[in-house]
Amino acid sequence: MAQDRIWSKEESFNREQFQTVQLERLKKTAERVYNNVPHYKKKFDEIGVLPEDIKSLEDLSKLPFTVKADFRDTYPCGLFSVPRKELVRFHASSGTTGKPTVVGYTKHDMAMWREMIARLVTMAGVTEEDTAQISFGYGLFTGAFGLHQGLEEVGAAVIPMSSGNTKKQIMMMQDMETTALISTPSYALHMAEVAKEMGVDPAKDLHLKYGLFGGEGSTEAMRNELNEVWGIFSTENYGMSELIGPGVAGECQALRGMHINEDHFLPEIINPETGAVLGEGEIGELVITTISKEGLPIIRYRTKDITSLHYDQCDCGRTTVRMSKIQGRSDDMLILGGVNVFPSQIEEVLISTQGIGPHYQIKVFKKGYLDKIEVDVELADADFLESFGKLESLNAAIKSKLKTVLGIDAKVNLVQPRTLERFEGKAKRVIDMREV
Ligand code: DLL
Repeated sequence: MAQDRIWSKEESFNREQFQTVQLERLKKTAERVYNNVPHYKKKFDEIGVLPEDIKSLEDLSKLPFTVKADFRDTYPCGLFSVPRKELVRFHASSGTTGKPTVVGYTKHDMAMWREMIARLVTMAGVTEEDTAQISFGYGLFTGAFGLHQGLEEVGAAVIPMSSGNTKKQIMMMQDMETTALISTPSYALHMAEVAKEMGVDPAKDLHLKYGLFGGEGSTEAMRNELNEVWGIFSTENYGMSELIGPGVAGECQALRGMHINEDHFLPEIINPETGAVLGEGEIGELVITTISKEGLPIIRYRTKDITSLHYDQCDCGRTTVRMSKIQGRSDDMLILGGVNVFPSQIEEVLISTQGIGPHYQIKVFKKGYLDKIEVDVELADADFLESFGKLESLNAAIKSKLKTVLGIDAKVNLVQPRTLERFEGKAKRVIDMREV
C-alpha cells in the first residue's frame, strides 16, 4: 500500500542531506557530553579521543560505547547534561539491579519526542480523523506518555486508558468508536480474547482500523492474527527509554522494516562479541547515538537488540534507513508483557529472602496470549516443610516482593532442598518457552 502523507520533510532527505545534519549534530553532541557530563569526559580521556577528533561520520566508531551499567554507575541523574531546572519530565525503566534506569527530558527534548511519534503514527496511517486508545501503562514507562503526545500532535483524539481492566477497554472501544489501538502485541491478542468472551466480535462489532504495536517483539504470525481478529492494519514501532522511549523507529504501510528517525538517532550495527561495526544488511547488535537530545544525550548506546539496517529505497517515499524486526537480544533481559526484567533482579529478590537457598529456576511461557512467569525456588531449610503455614507465608512473601520490586506477577513454587538441577558450566536459570 502506498503511503500518501509524510509528517516531516526530513524523512525524505537525500543521503547527502542526512549526512550533513548527522555530522553537524554528532559534533555538537560529542562536545556537549564532553563538556557537561563528567562520566563521558572520563571515558573520552581514557581512550584519548576529543570532540574535535570527529571530522566525518566514520569517526563515530572512535567514540566509546555506553551500556546499561553506565546508568547504574551514575544513578540516578549522572548522565544528564543540563542543570536540573531545565528538565521538565522524568521516566524510568528496569535497571540491571534493584534501581531503575532514570531518564530525563528538556522542553526541547519533549518537542522532538512529539515529532518523532507524530512521524510514526502518520506512517502507520493515523490522522486527525482517528480516535486512539492507549493501552500501555501510564506512569514511569515511556510507552503511554510517548505515544500520547505524538498522537495529539497529529490531531487524533486520545483515550488514555492505560493497561489492564480489559473489559472496560472493550466497552470504551465500542462506545467511543476507537479506530486505533496502541499497545503491546501480546496485550492486544489478549484483549481480543476477552472481547470474544464478552460476546463482542472485535472485527465486526468494533470500529478499529489500525493497531500500533511495540514495546516487545512479535512475529509475522502474530501480526497476521492481530490483523485478522481485530480487522485492522497493524504496524510495529521500536524504541527504548534510554534513547527517548517509543519514537526511534516505526513501520510505514509498505511494511518493509521500521524507518529509523536517523536525523535524531544515528544507528550502527556491531558484532556483539567484538564491537566491530558491520555493514548494510549484516545482522548484529543495534547501537544508537542520540544526536539532538539535550537532557540525556547518549553516545553509542548498546541496545542489545539484534537486527540489521537497510538503505534501499522504500515504496512509501521516505528515505530514512530501515531496521528489520528485532530478532532477539544479546543479553538475558526478559520482556514480560512489555515489562523488562533481568534474571539478576529476580535473583536479588530471592537472595534477600530468609529461608531460601541460592538455587532457582525461572520459567517463562505463554498462557493464551499472555506472558506468564513461574519461579521454582529451593528451600534452604527442610524444617519449613513441616509447617504448611510457614511455607504458605514464605511463598506469599516472595510473590509480593517480586510484585512490588519488579512489577511482575510470578507464580512461586517452593521446592525441597537439593532438588533443582545443578550446573557444571554456566547455569541455565531461565527457560523461555515462548516463540519470540
Ligand atoms: O519499550 C519503549 C517503547 C514503548 C517502544 C512502546 C515502543 C512502544 P523500554 O521499556 O526501555 O522501552 O524497553 C526497550 O523493549 O530494547 C527492546 O528489547 C524491546 N522493544 C521495544 N520495542 C520493540 C519492538 C520501550 N518493536 C526494549 N520489537 C528494547 C522488539 C522491542 N522489541
